[in-house]
Amino acid sequence: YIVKESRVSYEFVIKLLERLVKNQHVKILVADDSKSSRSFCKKALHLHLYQMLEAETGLQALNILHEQPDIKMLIVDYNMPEMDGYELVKTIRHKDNNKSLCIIGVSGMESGSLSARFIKMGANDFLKKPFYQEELHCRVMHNIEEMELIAKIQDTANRDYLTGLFNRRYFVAKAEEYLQTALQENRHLSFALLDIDFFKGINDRYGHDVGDQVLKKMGLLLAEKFRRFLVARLGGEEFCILMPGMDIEHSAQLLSGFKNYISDQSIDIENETLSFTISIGVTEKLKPTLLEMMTEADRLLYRAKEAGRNLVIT
Ligand code: GH3
Ligand code: MG
Ligand code: MG
Ligand code: MG
Repeated sequence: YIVKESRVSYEFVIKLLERLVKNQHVKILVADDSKSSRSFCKKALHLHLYQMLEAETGLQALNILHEQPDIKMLIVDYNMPEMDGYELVKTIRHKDNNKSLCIIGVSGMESGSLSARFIKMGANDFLKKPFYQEELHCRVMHNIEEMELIAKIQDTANRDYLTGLFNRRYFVAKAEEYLQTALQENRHLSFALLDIDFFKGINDRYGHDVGDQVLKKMGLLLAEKFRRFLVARLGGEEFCILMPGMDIEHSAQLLSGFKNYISDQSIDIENETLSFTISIGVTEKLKPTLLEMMTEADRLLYRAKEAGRNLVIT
């Protein structure tokens, strides 16, 4: 109907519909003491299927944000009782250190410096009342799309392209945080290094593409079996798992099961099936830095290789 009546392309309509489907999952909080302002926003946002929540004061908005951390955007009026919009933005950005919430300031006040103050305090955008519904929608959509793009870029930067697991850079940063917490709270933490045995031989015999297939399979199984933990591909055919809260008995048992599970797998290639094994070094000795824990696990992995491979060494 739209294509016929408005003479737009199917691609345009499909993009529009995809956006609407996504919008249904986007929660937007409108904090404004004026009921008519809130209903004006509501009309514009509901037209595009966004989920809208309302707050009449800054404090109320803050409570709702704490209760519902999945709220993506805040549209905030300047003049409000209890806590004004400016104070609210300040609290969100500086006290709560919430950088992921998208904030659009609005105000009907004449002061030209208000938009600058809002943005300096950490708002992403500003709208001067009165505005058209379509103007609000454009700002909302633009900011949501920008936020989604940043999240996508961030996620891509954190992952290994071949397996989709986290990469070394992300793993090291995240694992260091977990290690420091474990040290402070004197909690268990196991760290395992896993390496495919004779992987060079697989590449040499079957080709690099099959080697890649093996790496993908390994990534898939690791992600599936160690979903609760931090799993990464460190590089080449070397993977690792950080297991907060796990002592060495439990982690070694889990890893031993996984090692056997891997050796039971077979990958179909043309007229044959390929199987492979892995060696694992695992430690729970808390060292002051992650690098030292990695070195320790590497030493154990080396021993597993020396002792004949397809082994877990603690
Ligand atoms: P070991 O049992 O002692 O671990 O021997 P290995 O052959 O598994 O280990 P080695 O370090 O000698 O060889 C690892 C090989 O992994 C060499 C390298 O070409 C290959 N490799 C590294 N990254 C990739 C990749 O992304 N894809 C493929 N197909 N091969 C890779
Ligand atoms: Mg107001
Ligand atoms: Mg290897
Ligand atoms: Mg290796």
